[in-house]
Amino acid sequence: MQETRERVLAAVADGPVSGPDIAARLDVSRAAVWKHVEALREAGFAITSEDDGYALTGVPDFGGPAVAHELDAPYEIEYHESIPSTNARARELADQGASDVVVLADEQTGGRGRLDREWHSPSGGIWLSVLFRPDVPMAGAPVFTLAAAVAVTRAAREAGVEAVIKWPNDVLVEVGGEERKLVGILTEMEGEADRVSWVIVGIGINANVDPGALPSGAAATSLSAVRGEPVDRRRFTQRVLEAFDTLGTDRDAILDAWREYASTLGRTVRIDTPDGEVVGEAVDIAYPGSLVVDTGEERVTVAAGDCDHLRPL
Ligand code: BT5
Repeated sequence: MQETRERVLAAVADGPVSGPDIAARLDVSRAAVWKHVEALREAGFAITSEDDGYALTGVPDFGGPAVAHELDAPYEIEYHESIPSTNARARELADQGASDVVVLADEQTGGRGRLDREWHSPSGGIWLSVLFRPDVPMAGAPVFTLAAAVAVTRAAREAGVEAVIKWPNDVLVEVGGEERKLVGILTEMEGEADRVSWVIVGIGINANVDPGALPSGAAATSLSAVRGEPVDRRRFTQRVLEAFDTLGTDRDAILDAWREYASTLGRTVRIDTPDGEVVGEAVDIAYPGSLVVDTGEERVTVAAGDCDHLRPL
């Protein structure tokens, strides 16, 4: 949101406050204040004007200005009702030199998972990509996938959904003895070996989505289906971004929180890797995001692959 508009909104949120007072405080004309108030109303903010001035009585359920309002993290929000892919858009912004931007959408028409798989993104979800430029080597970037999983798991638990993390990039919830996918994460990066130029962490959250709109073979569910009522998408998005920002590049904090929330550790897993299949007990996570698997013969460290949770042998 434009900076002056944000400051008008902040003033009204602390209101009631008169138009002339806001104008004096922000050093703009009264007409400009009125214009910003009208624009905020058009964006869905409920602003009353009584004798004692303007007051904020309602914030929109979702959207860019709504998520930016009182967000305690340093991101600009670029919102789209519908867009092919927030990751693709974030890449365009990265090419233009942007940083600390979150591309957020209500619906994606060309959402993508790993290996260019299709990611279903109907209206009602939270589809977002965080673009940032951390001071880390390229090899360290996978840690942000873990951080994103931790951030979403925290937000889900605050919203009453007992989410768990499945290595490498899923957040799941158990429904009727079966693990179902709530969230998928896709991290992309560019740079030189010793330092990334940018990282894009794409997070797809099945928020207020009918599971019938999700791929039937994929054992998927949504926050609203698990809770039996919709989640506050504005607040949920803010909590995810705030938790992600707080973790920052603190690898110990990220790994410790990941261990706490992981459902993969202690399980028998089968991982499809580019070098073949690995089967064994998942015993730990290692920086920047590799799974340590005890095959019975040796401990192997797996950097990437598709993982199945098997029942204990
Ligand atoms: C992922 O891939 O799980 C990463 C998904 C990342 C999506 C976000 S949304 C915002 C940003 N913009 C994008 O375009 N992408 C990111 P993967 O592990 O490869 O899982 C993909 C598989 O999950 C598919 O092959 C389906 O089987 C299944 N799937 C597709 N849509 C799903 C959904 N909404 N919920 C659960 N499972 C789904």
